[in-house]
Amino acid sequence: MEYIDLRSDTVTKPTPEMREAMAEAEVGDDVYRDDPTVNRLEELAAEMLGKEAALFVPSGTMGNLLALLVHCQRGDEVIVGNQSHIYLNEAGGMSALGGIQPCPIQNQPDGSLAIKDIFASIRTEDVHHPITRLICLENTQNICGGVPLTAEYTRQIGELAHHNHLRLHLDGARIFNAAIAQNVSVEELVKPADSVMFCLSKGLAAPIGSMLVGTNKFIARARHIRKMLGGGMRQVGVLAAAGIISLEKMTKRLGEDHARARKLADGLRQVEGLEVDAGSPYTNMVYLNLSENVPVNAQQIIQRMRDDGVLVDSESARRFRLVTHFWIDDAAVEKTVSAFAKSLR
Ligand code: TLP
Repeated sequence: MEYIDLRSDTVTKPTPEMREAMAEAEVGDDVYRDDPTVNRLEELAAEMLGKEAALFVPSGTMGNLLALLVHCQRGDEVIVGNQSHIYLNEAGGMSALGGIQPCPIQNQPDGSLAIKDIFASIRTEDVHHPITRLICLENTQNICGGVPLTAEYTRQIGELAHHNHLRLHLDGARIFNAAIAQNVSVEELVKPADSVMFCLSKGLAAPIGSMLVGTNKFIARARHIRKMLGGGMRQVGVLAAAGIISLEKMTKRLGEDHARARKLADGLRQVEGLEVDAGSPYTNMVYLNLSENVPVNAQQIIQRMRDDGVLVDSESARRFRLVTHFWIDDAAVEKTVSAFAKSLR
């Protein structure tokens, strides 16, 4: 069965154009910096984000980890959102591999970290304290609804960070979604950040890969640590070729995913037994709960939907996240709404 898969935008398979470019990619040994396709991808990523340099990495998790390892020393502290991917979903890498301590503060419903909370979390100079080194933001903020942070907010946090001799890292896994949703350039959105990670393998539909961007010096150090972690790759132009199409073409079409997420949310709001979050969607994610009086739980709904050819994922016992992407068309949206209605009957 050909499933309609709304579990994440990470499920996107490469487009036919990507597969062709991958087959024809010019390659070389990237550890020697000899892969022309990787070099092109890295130059393009740096240029589009308005930073000096970029590094191709296998995953967003590795990109974020590299940023943390470059910015921080062992024993340093990082201010992160308590709902952030870095804090919740990266297997504790910063602590396990970097000896770095997270200082989690509450994410506000709009995905931001309150300035007063950040300010209160910055350690004073004291022999007892860890040294606060870095602030991390996430844009779009996944768990808060795929909600985008504004350029103005990011500017304020950059100012706060730099004023206090801290660095700002942006987990911009879906930064192009954030830019399109707010009709602002990606460059503008990331300007205040010292480093940015963004993913090619989510809404941009590449089969694998993320980019880390920053200054030349930062990226040189990240390249070294990537090697240390076993992430030095060889003829990886076959993958970078897909990433170039992600940047050149797929970044331009994300608005379609946002429109379909809206259509999906509108449809689901008509289904009795479902409560779509107020304001959802902000970008390509629809968050919803089962109404209190529904006698089944999310797992049972997931199984019924699967039997009907639709894959969805739950966030908790009664909460779902549905993510639109390149392979979700209008017919898939309609089918999903009717499969939900059927599963609740
Ligand atoms: N997010 C995945 C899951 O890990 C939850 C998803 O389906 O949304 N930052 C953010 C904001 C992310 O959402 C993700 C992946 C990552 C980083 C990590 O990227 P990968 O999966 O490439 O390591």
